[in-house]
Amino acid sequence: MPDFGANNLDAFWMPFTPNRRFKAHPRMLSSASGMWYRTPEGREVLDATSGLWCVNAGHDRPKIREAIQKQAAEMDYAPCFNMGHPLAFQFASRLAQITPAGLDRIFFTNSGSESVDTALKIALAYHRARGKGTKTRLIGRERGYHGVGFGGISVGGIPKNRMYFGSLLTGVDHLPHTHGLPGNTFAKGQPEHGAHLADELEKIVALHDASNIAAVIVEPVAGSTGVLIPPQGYLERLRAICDKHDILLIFDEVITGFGRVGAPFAADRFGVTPDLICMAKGLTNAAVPCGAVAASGQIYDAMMEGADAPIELFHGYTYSAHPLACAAGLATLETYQEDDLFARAAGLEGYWQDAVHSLADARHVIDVRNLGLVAGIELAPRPGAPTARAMEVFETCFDEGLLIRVTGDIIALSPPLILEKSHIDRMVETIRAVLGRVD
Ligand code: PXG
Repeated sequence: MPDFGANNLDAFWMPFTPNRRFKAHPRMLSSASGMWYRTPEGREVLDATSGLWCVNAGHDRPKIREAIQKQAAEMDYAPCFNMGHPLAFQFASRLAQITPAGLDRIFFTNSGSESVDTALKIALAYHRARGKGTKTRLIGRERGYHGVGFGGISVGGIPKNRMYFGSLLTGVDHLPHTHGLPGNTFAKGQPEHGAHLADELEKIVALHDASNIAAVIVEPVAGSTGVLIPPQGYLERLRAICDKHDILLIFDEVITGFGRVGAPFAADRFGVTPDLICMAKGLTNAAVPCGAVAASGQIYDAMMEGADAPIELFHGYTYSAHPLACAAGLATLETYQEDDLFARAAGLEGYWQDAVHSLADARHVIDVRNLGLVAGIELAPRPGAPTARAMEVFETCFDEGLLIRVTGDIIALSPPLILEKSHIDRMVETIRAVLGRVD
């Protein structure tokens, strides 16, 4: 057992982690392959969360690894401000082939948070370039997670992610979340009730006037706050209201992109095309940090034609289209295609749905929901100690060789798309057994 003494753990201020609790009882991962992590002690842990919703093609894919190695040896870095390198253009073109039709202009970032801030800024700049500079208000949604930049937490709807950080962006409104309507518990796929909640957008428009509203941003399926599947008809209605009022619709597909919901993007799955899509995570199979925003040709053209300066968009990152990210991303898209992983996810959806819903009668379970290869299993909170039960389930599952993700009192599952039915069985059996043991 390597030495994880206190001094070794002090310096790393861990993200979104109870640092003191973790450092008292560390859990380490040291290698990964396919569906499995391995701990420093040599224990195998089945990955039911694709790392953090991101390793969609499974761990250590040779093609991706080799592409990164080759690129590191060839050119470590090249700027993309006033310069270019061929891989950046190749990666953008390749990505534009799988994004929904019309969304074929790609802006590269390094993370989901940066993709969100980029999309919000493009929305504002777009309206201004068309002479509609009063359209500045941004609309998010309760229980939305859009990363941790100031833009993302402003439109996001998680109180703890907002309350410590001052006044945030001004001019932001929130739609109600769509979760918890009577009749929707234990829904398989899209729940039946709740399309009317999109009409709340009309109320916001009535209050502020459409001439002041730039964009609406939603996760088509909310991931971080516990796998909230959009009610039937809801996204369609949001799209229609946005069209009516010349408001841009942004889908944050950082989680739902790249096969997670049984189609390349949630936009494809639901048949609703937004104006901008935020991506990250599965874009490079998480092997190198990378994010992107896909914008419609209409937005791009308006920006080119309406620009009042030679630089049409005053925005970008040192590492936009980093060569290693482009190499990893191209190899990732090829891997998805060669293994037909998006279709594979769609093909496994029925088995996955039956398996996770078999937990409906497991101890503590009050709701199960699913779409594509995602599932949320909601537990009754322990009286007086919300989240404690789920945290203990998480820790016990890890001890039992299963990596899950918990958020609040909800178990969120999002396995690599390469998984076999036997892995699904094992996930469900372990969770059932652990729920039986944890009070
Ligand atoms: N948008 C969405 C929809 C996300 O899920 C981000 C933006 C931000 O991405 P970056 O790359 O900046 O982290 C995310 C990230 C969880 C969990 O436990 C989810 C995320 C990140 C960490 C944990 O559910 N999603």
